[in-house]
Amino acid sequence: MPVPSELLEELLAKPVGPALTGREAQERDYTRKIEVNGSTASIEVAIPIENVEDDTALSFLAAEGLDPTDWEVTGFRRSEWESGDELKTSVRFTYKRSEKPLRAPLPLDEIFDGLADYTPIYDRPTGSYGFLVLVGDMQFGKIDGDGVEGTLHRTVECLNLAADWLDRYREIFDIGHVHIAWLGDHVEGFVSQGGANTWRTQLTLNEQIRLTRRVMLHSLKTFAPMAEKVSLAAVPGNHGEAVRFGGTGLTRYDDSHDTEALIAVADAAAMLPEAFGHVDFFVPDTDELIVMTEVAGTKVAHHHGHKWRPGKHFDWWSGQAFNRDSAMHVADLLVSGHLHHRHIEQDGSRLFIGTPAMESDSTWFRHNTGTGGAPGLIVAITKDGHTPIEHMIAAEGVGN
Ligand SMILES: [Mn+2]
Repeated sequence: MPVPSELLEELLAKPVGPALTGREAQERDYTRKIEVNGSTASIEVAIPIENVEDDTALSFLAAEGLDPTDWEVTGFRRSEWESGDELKTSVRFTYKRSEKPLRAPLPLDEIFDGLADYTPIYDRPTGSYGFLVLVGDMQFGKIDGDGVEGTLHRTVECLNLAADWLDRYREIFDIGHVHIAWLGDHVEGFVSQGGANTWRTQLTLNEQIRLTRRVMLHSLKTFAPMAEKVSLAAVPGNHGEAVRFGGTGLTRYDDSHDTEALIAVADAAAMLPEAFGHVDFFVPDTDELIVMTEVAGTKVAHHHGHKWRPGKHFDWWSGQAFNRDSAMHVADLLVSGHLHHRHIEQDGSRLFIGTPAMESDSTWFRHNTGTGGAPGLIVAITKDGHTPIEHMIAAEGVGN
């Protein structure tokens, strides 16, 4: 990215309003004066010079609700004046916004290094209960919220935390089947909204798919040793659609990067039957969107969730179940993603679990509704059609 010339900077300048601060930052020290003007800022503060240390300049930015990593310190000035008999001092720091273009290439090698193995030691326990790990909407590639790196670290950490929860639940339930559901929109892709998301998508399509595949691989390596029976399912999300013609036309409903990533993992696992021979992989049949599989006697239907209006999951389900060719009439549990928030609802013996997204925030949704993200995944305990326990796992120390 070339350094902008002065002319360019001048012609790109815009009248930015005062810095927006959250409630906490408004409780400011009124002996401070801050000015933010586009790509420059200054803070003047009445403190003794001996209190100025290396990180003082940036710590004042943080106190004002700005992200210090977005700024560089460019200047420092000290003033002294007499007030009565007292000599007072104040310091003034100036800053400029770091040149960190949104679309700069990401350090992918470092990101992949972060996918360290996490293998709890277990002799593939047996048991009658199933443990579900429900993951939706990473939308790798999107710049929203804490971006690709935040979403990636959150996803890996949540999977690791899910393995820890399995460890805890095993003290109460004999768990013999671990099932990981990949509920779609794992890549941001370039087909959504007719490609209108392209500028805000930071990774190439293959990079998005590679991250998805490797995160799925991480889940396989993590959970494969943890039960005598392990399964992974993936369903196509709208963002994962491989091709759209004229903005809407599909090839087939099963033509999806979300599911192809899991097929690649299945192919790799087949090469190591001693490690992964007990693991099953499921994607929808040709031109289908649903995976139906049984976990510890519970019939679990997977669907990304883009074929019903928000809140209308039971209407959609009952419509599908009316078709005698559909397996939906035997399903006990429907799991889906797409709506980016946790939504759990029971209707008679049927249970619906909508998972949160793994991305931290949908900027579009926040601007439209005011609601920010509450990312995470859901784990559940199931047996014989009943799912008595389900809860969300959010990453600790990674964004939200
Ligand atoms: Mn979706």
